[in-house]
Amino acid sequence: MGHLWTRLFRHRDVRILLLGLDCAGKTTILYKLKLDELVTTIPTIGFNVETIQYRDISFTAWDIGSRDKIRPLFRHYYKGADAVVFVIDSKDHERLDELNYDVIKPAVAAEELAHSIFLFLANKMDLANTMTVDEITDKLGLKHLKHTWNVVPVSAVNGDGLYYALDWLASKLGSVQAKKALVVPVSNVPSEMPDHDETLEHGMDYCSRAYTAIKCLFLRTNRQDGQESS
Ligand SMILES: Nc1nc2c(ncn2[C@@H]2O[C@H](COP(=O)(O)OP(=O)(O)OP(=O)(O)O)[C@@H](O)[C@H]2O)c(=O)[nH]1
Ligand SMILES: [Mg+2]
Repeated sequence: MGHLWTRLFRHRDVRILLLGLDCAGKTTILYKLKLDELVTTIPTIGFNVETIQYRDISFTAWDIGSRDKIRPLFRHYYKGADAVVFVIDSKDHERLDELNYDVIKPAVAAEELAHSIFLFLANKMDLANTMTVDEITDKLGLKHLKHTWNVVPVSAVNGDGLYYALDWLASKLGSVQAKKALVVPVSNVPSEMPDHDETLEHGMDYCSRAYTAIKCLFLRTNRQDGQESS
């Protein structure tokens, strides 16, 4: 019982970095998650750091200012990061290469981040003419990544996708509660849920198949019982 209690209710402290180009929405996302409010931001000079308690995980989130001259400083924050959340302005087609070269490639190459989880938030999905998740995945060449990764479409303005993204991240960081939340209510998973997390997909697939098989067996047994008794 003691062991089960610890497994279900222990809290894990993790350190995550929010990286991206300037104006991608990092600070807006940070405070939407922290305060559940849409805050008015100004370009971040230096960094913001906040602790976000979510399920059985305590996220210490570092939102690093991203004007071009300070991007080489990102590497000073890498050490000890359990996950990197790359925030992408999905409407900004022109600066995807800049994002790749200035932000993503240095992180991919960094020894300190070799075992970190990479989550890409395709932000500003509330706007028109945004890139799709597939477009972003292809253009950034994410399928070649050796890290555990995923791309989730979100909107910091209305909050869409943010908690799914947090659940995915938490589950990859060992959250028992987030794993349950992702697997059990299959019918509640948003229709635009990305399909890059094969482990999750397979897990859900096995679960729903097992559930269907048990349901069929149950119905068949009941039907046979009914037929025999009539
Ligand atoms: N429509 C829309 N606007 C957004 C969204 N997220 C952020 N914004 C807007 O984008 C602008 C920049 O957002 P910030 O959060 O300051 O961007 P940042 O990534 O922190 O930028 P730096 O601090 O300069 O690195 C602000 O005007 C936000 O209101 C979103 O999901 N949808
Ligand atoms: Mg900012």
